[in-house]
Parts: sequence; C-alpha cells; structure tokens
Amino acid sequence: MMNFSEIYKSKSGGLSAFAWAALFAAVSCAPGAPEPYGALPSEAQVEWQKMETNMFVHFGPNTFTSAEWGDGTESADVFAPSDLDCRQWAATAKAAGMKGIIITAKHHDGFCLWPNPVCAHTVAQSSWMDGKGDVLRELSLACREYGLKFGVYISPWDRNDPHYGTDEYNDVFRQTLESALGNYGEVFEQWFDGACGEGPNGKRQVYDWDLFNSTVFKMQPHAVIFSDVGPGCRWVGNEYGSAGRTCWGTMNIGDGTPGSHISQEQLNSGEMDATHWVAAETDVSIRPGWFWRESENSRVKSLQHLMKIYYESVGRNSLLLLNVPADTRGHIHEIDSVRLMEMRAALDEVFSVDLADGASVEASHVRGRGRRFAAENLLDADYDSYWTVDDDVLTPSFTLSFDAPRVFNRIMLQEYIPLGQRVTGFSAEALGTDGKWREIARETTIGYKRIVLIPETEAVALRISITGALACPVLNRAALYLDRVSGVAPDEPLFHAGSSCSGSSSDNGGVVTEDEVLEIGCPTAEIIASSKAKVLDLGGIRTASGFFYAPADKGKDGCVITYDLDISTDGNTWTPVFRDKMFDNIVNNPILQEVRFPSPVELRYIRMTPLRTSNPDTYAVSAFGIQAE
Ligand code: FUL
Repeated sequence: MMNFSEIYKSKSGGLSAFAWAALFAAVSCAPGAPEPYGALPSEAQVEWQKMETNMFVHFGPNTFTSAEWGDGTESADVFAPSDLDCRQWAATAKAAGMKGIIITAKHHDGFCLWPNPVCAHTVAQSSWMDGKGDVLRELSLACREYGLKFGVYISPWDRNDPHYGTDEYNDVFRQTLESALGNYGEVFEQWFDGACGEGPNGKRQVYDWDLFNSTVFKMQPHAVIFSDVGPGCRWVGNEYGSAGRTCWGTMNIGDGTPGSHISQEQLNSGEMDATHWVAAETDVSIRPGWFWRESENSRVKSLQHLMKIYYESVGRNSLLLLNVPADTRGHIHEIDSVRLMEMRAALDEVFSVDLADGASVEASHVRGRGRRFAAENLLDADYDSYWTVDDDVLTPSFTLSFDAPRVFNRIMLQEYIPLGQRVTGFSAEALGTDGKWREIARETTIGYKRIVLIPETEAVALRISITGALACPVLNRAALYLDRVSGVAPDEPLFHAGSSCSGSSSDNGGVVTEDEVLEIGCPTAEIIASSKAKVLDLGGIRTASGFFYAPADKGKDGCVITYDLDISTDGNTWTPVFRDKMFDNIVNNPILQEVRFPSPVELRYIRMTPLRTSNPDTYAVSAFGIQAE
C-alpha cells in the first residue's frame, strides 16, 4: 500500500483525486479495537478490581468471647466496645492504601451491628450505648469522610434467628438485606458467606439465592456480590491468602450456588475460556483467627508474610481483602496498625520506581501497524491505552531496551480486562551484559495484574513473549521493579524441562507458616498412637486451663472437625470434658485451635477422639497439647 509521504509527493503539491482516495482508504482500513473476547467484566467489576486492596473488619460478639463462630446464644450485652472509633479504622485503612472497608454486619451468631428491625438480636437489644448504637452508621460515615468505599458482610447462616430452617427465614433475610443496604449510602460489595449450618432449631436452611441477589441489586445496583460463585466476584478457595499461579477471572458457574460443588482448586485458579466473569478475591486475616483476641496479639503476621500474600493475591489477578479485626475497645489494635504501615512503606518503596521507565520498546507485531495500538502504550499510566496486534496474531512479543543495564526482580504485566482475559502463557527473557539471552520466567495467566517474582537480574533488554492466547493479546502495562525490602523469595520455576504441568500454589518461599511455628505443648509429652483417638501422656500430673490442636500441612491430609475430649490422671479412668464439640471454621482456615476448659483441671493424659473429620479416612496432627495454668 502507498504510504502518506508517497501520496504527498505526487504531482503538483496538492493532493490528486487518487491521493485523496488512497488516503481515505488507508484511514478507513486502519483496524479498530479488537472485539471483546469471552466472558467480560461489567464496569463495576473493572472498578472493583482496580481497588486492589481492601480492609475486612471482623467485629461482633466473638470479639468479646474469643470465639471464631458464636453459637447465637450469647447475650446482646456481650457486645460492649468501650470506645468505638470507626474513624480510627478508616484513618488506618486509608494510610495503609486500602480503597474500601467491609464490615461483618452480621456473622453466623446472628447478631446485627445495626438496629435491624426484623431481628431481635442486635445493637438495639444491647445495653451498649443504651441500645442506640449503630456500627454501620458510624463506619459508613467514617468511610465517606476518608474517601473509602463501604461494604458489608452479611451471613445468611444464622444460629440465633428462630425462623432459620423454615420458609419464612428467606423473607426475613430479604428484609435484613433491605435494612442493611438501604440506610447507609452506597455499598460497593455485598459479601455472602456460603456457610450453611444448623440454626437454633437444629435445621439447615435452603437459601433462596435468587431472592437474595435480586434484593442486593434492587437496593444497590452497582454492588459486586461476593460468594463461591459470584455473581460479582468469587472466593479464592482458601483463607491463607494465595490465589493460583494460574488464575482466571472467569469460571463456568452453571447452576452452582454458594457452598455447593465447586472445588477449592477450581476456585483457586478459575477456568479458562469460561462462561462467567467472577474474578478471585483473596480474603485472609492479618492474625491467625478472623476475630480479635488478646492471645493473638503476638501472632500478627510478619511483614514478609504479608508481602508474600500481596504478591500471591494482587500479583496473581486477585483482589486482596485483608482482615484487620477491631478489638474490644472498638479500635484497630496498635500492633496491627503498625504492621499495616510497615507493609504500606514496603509497597511504596518497591513500586514507586518503575525500572521500565524510559526504556525503548519494540514489538514483533502492532495492530494495523499504527500508533494507536503501539507497544509504547505499555509504558504509560493511562489505563485505557494498550498494545495489541491483528486478530490472527496470538503469540507476539515485545522487547524493552535500556540505555544502561538495569537490575530488577519483579516483572509486572497487565491485560486490558474490559476486552476479556486472553493470555494463556508467556515467557520472559533477559539480555545480559554478556550479550546472551536467558529465559528468566515462564508462566501462564496474566489477567488484570500479574507480578512475577524472579531472582535479581541485570539486563540491557527484556523480551516478553506471549506463548499462547485465546484471542489476540491486549496488554495495557508492563513495568519492572526491584524489591530488596520484603525478603519474599522468587517463584519456583513453574515449568521444568520436559514437563508441562502447572505449578502448586502452596510454595512458601521461606515464609514461616502457621504449621511450622507450632510445637507439641510439652517437651516431655508423648503421643500414644491409637486407632482413632489421640492420647497425649504428659509424663506427670499437670494443671491445664485448656488444650490446643493443629492440623498439618494446611489441612490437606484431613483435619478434625468435631470431637470428644477426655482427661485422666492414671490412663484408666477417664473424665469427659467436651462431647461432640466443634473446631469452628477449621476446614476453611486450618490453623492452630486453642480451646479453654470450663475451669482448670489436673491431668496426666488427654484424649481427643475425632467424630467428624474433613477427610473420612484420615486426619493429621501437627500440634496437640495442653495450655498449662
Ligand atoms: C468464613 C466464616 O465462617 C469465617 O468465620 C470468616 O467470617 C470468613 C471470612 O468466612 O466462611
């Protein structure tokens, strides 16, 4: 085709009729933007994903009883924050760089943090503030003041409401939603917990999800609804803060409902080329448990651990919802807020200098060979400008070249998700100062944002090759960073020579996990093998105020859910302490369980007999012991 300068050169200096025609043809043939591909995010879902980090606040009767799951029999008076200060939560979240706060407005115990007119177990029944308190009002106002978005967790499972387990409950819950979503301004996210246990009458509820979702949209048309199956966003499949290294924003939902047949692995990595856009949200607590308790003040996650969580959530196409529970004062505890500020400072230090800045960029292909879709768009901060290629090109590459060698250990890429998630694989190669190209990463998905952790690399150029895509790739950002503050180790190679398997998401990169910090409670204790029960011989009489148990390896080999616990001083005569007791939330969050006895006891032997285990054949124990008086 004739180019513009040839057209200008023709004849008399003005444009001939032919030249005008050619110019018109060239302009009108320039390809437009690629057609969107596959399931697409709504505008609200794109805005949601751009938030990247939000704060979860677990707060309620459990804060005062140290339970993870209250059973609904707690008196409303238990809820008695001595100095509720939601502005302090908002100020902390803002300073930590969070974009929104989601509060547990109603947890499984059924207690509502606002005066819900269809419920008799709320702040209005509590003597806190003479029944005039309203945490949702305080928090929604504080969020507005600090420019944060406001969201609510409302558990359909209710262990207090007498209607639970009957048809009427679904309508009571509809009214609960209307009350929480209709009185506190805009709600950006509605968090639905899929848990469905027995209510006070021993019955389970059959939830009317269509009614619940349509009520949310009626009250808050732009809300993103979280559940195992969306429709707004999905659970990431674990509570330890790690999205799959392969992580699609899409999944085949079919007629799946929250809490039903979708496996944790599917949730963790999503599904390629699937029917619905339901990006992953990684919910994880800054402490071992979801609710604040004094005994966990010393177990707030380290900066290194939090940074690893950041890389494995935001850096793997997921939003990070970091739980920072409020304490009995109604404050974010100093220890947690200091840790959040350390995390913010580390993120700022790593991500404030983009080492790709000023690089020259060249691509193997550019859509229509024009400027509109040029590879330079990868380096600007405009979210809506992107590099893309012609429709039939699925494996293009681009190269960043530097005028002097640059040292980096993080590669950040972004796909322009308004047009769908397309890339199925990519690799990175660095050109060293010795003039040799070396492959430094080979990964699968990108999505909204992907941060690849590589060993520190000195390079004069970096080539990113898309090795597979469902449709022509559309990338809006490439950046390079150097992280010398977090101590988070590089990702293990995902592909080994001769294999094409996908990697595991459980690599720990040197971070000490819950499982590793645990020790058996008493150094002289011995666990006596038994067919099913675990018996611990402490070697002599001791006084204990409680016991602890932890499953091994993130619960993979099974964990105890319900159990009987007996104690003995001689190993022959046993005294029951607990019958059919449950470790709350242990399947989702298989961490150390600390259980207090009703009163201190003398014992030499302690026996835990599992009644229900997550794996019917086996269960594992990484820690079992007593809490000495
Ligand atoms: C789970 C609940 O059972 C936990 O208590 C916690 O609220 C967590 C965020 O969701 O499913």
